[in-house]
Amino acid sequence: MTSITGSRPKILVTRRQFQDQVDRLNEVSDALVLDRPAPATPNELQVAATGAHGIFAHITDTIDAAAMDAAGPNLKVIAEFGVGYDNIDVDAASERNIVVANTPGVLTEAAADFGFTMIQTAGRRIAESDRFVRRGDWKWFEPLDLLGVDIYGSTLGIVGFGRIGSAVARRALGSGMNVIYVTRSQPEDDLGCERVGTLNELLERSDFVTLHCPLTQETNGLIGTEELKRMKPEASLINTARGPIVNTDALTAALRDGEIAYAALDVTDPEPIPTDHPLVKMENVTLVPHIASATIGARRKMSEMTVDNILATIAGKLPPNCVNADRINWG
Ligand code: 8YV
Repeated sequence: MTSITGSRPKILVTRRQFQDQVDRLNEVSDALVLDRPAPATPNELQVAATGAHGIFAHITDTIDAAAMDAAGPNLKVIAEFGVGYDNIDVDAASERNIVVANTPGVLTEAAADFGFTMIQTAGRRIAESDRFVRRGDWKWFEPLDLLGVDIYGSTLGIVGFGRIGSAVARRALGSGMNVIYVTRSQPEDDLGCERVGTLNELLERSDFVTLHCPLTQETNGLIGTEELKRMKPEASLINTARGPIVNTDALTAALRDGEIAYAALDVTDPEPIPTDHPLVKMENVTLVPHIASATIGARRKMSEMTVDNILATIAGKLPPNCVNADRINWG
């Protein structure tokens, strides 16, 4: 990977971003910001990417081989605004010697705060109670209405004990939960939580199951009909990871049939979930629009890190957070 010489590189920023970070790009390149109300369609993205040296990408962009080829041979870096990069075909990028980078670390605590908030939201039926008041259904105090389940003393099952999963565990331990987990590789420090042998064991023992694994071929559809049947009828499922990790039809049926009690979903499949979808009509579901990292602090740092990744690559250096460094010819 050599630095770009000659005319100023073109950087496509696929959504409106923090202006100070766009200004940093514009010091050494020409940033084309797609400042539109909606994300670009695949066709619009390909047209906008033509001739780009870098793409500042978002979860709403499908960066596949066609998008890379539309950008053409200039393209050196695809920098994702986020830690998950399942919207980018990393194999296709590596084959074309294109760096793929992401923003790990800076959103961990924000995402974990939110994951834990969703556990409490599910357990204490907060969204449902809010709707109850707004509808005018709250007439007087009722000793037996809107009863939730205790957070303190209950068992939390964490699927994926990476940065965010373990940060959720910290919060859960502080709130008196028992924490069990499954994960791919041995964590450096599992905070004394219990690693269980199988996903099925975790599902059977947990009062709350929260997902913190990346979306990959292995995790696509990880939670389906069989898995939901393993869960306790009073248990909740929390998904702040990626929608397709859960089979939406299976989840809808499990919630309808009382196989599980509650779902709190920051991500869905499809995303957004259509407003006429049965999940939207269910009281035992909380739906929010992919906001786990949506704090000013986290989003600013994500933007800055994305720009750091782009600027390093176009200067011919290894970017701080490259996910395919071992597959790039740096010569
Ligand atoms: C991002 C996320 O905000 O980092 C991730 O993987 O899911 C979110 O925190 C989202 O990807 C926007 O690009």
